[in-house]
Amino acid sequence: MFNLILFGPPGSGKGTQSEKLVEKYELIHLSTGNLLREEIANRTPLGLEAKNFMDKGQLVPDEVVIAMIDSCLEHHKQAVGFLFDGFPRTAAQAQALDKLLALKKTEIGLVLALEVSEEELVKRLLNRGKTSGRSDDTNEAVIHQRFIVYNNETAPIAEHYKKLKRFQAIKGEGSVDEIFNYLCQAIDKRMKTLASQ
Ligand code: B4P
Repeated sequence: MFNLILFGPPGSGKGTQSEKLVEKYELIHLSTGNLLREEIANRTPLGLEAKNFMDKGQLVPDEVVIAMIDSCLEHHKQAVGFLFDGFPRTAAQAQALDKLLALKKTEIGLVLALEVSEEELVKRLLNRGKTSGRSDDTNEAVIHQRFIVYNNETAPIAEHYKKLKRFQAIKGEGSVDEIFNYLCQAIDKRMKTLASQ
């Protein structure tokens, strides 16, 4: 099993690249952002709770997202691997993920972190907001709040994966295909190393 985390600030291209990566490597795509937006669209109690946080640029409580991931892992017992997109976003989520994967006798194989300047991120998110109707993409104050939360709560968990030597930064600016190529090169190299162990 090969499990990959796509890491990076809001708007860095995690969702965009994940779609291409899951197709190429036949991984199951687990995007907590997409799962939460589905709950909101279906007007479930979980979705209504999550919307309050997402609209303000805050993270949805850990227990909610961890339960969602747990249930998705259970639903895909035969998967050749998972691509975690936008998860984990806090230290508690990273710890929970390690535990859930250990129960399945697997672990994270690689964390790829997309690096994009804040100026470019704001541009991309405001641009997406024009067509997506996503309330968290249309207000610049909310976008900045998301960066603050990312820097305080999400960025520090990179250290955990750096210590395990599973972390690699990838240039996230350029064309979608260029970035996809950088990601594939890193994945192929890691898969080769794992296969030879
Ligand atoms: P997410 O849905 O995870 O999304 P994101 O961080 O906003 O964007 P992503 O990096 O996927 O960017 P994308 O490819 O779409 O999170 C939304 C919210 O959900 C969070 O703020 C939080 O409230 C909640 N949430 C999610 N997971 C959570 C968790 N684990 N715990 C708690 N709360 C959680 O790209 C953005 C734009 O850039 C697109 O328009 C795209 O077309 C464009 N783009 C992509 N690549 C480009 C390129 N190379 N050049 C130019 N434009 C590009």
